[in-house]
Amino acid sequence: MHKRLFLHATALAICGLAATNAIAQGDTFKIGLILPMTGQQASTGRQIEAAAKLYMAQNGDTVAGKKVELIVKDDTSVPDVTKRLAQELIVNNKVNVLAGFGITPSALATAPLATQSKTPMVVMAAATSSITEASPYVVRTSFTLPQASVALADWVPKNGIKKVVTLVSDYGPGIDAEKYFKERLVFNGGLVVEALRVPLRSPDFAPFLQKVRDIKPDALFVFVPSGAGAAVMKQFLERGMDKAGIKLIGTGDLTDDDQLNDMGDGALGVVTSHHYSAAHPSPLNQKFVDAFKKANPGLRPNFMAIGGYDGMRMIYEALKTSKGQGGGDGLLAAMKGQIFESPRGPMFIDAQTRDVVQNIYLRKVEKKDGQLYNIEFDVIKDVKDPGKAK
Ligand code: VNL
Repeated sequence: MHKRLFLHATALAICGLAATNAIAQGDTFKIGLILPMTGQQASTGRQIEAAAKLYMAQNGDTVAGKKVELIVKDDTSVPDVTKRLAQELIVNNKVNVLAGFGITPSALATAPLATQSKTPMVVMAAATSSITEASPYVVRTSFTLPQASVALADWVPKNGIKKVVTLVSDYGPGIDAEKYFKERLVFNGGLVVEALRVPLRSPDFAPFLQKVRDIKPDALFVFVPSGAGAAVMKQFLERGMDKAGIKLIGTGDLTDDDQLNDMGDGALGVVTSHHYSAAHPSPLNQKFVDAFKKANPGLRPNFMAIGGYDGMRMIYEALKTSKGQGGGDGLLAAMKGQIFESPRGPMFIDAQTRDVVQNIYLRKVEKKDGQLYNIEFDVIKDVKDPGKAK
């Protein structure tokens, strides 16, 4: 009698376990989010993780009957590590989608794995034009440097600036920024008198800025990745370059919302072009910024956060329409062509290029309620990545 009862209980337990496994396998949807959570690009990881978690808190973790699981991995922004983590997430965790990618080399190192495994790869940060061409499974929700740079090169000559020196980080996005800014500026009758490149890792801006001070152009155009802007601003001001009549301009990575408010009043008046400002005056953005700050006290969302937030939205919507059918290809197809209002403004995923089409705003650093913000004063609507035109 006792023995039978025991056997019965064991059989039930085994059945129960098998059933749980079946549910876990079929009804879980896994997102492998690879980000730099430590090291030089840690602010990018912190911003994107916070935004992804906010999106899930606001929209629930059950989509199309599946339980969404977010697996966050720290790649320390070392491309070999990104690649190894992606491999593990694909093979061991059997993720349905890869996401994140703080810097271009990390995205490029991972792209072949996305192709081999037919896993959609949502690039939420990295912004070199060519990344979307590295795999047909890449879809981007951040921006591209050509997109941002061309808009500024149209503004510059109309605003009394003729001679410009460019200063960029010496890798993919910096080289894109330098090239597309210069091409358009020259087309508009302007002049780049010197093009300087600084190393990505532990850059020392001092000798480069000294050189710029000696050349004394009308403006210095800067691209540095998110997190490095404050150091450039500090040294620019310490050298009195603003007082010497050199205007500081750049893509919005320079006046990153993550750091801007701590840069001090010396940053006032700096003009940049970008796709997102925490001060974007739409009700949807106001709601996003308020919710983000409430969930992350002391942190203001920057353009990385918006790439993460919209990336999660794109994944959720793709899962809803594909109902989880058709594997990675089904999911990818449902990402292409998505169009929606983001806190940044309207955005569209071009089905041909898998890249983001969006408004680019011209902004000036101003004080609002005692804090420094990038205040938008002009907009170029629905900008496609100029890097794809050729
Ligand atoms: C990249 C582009 C990285 C823009 C950034 O910050 C950025 C990249 C980390 O493509 O590596 O602001």
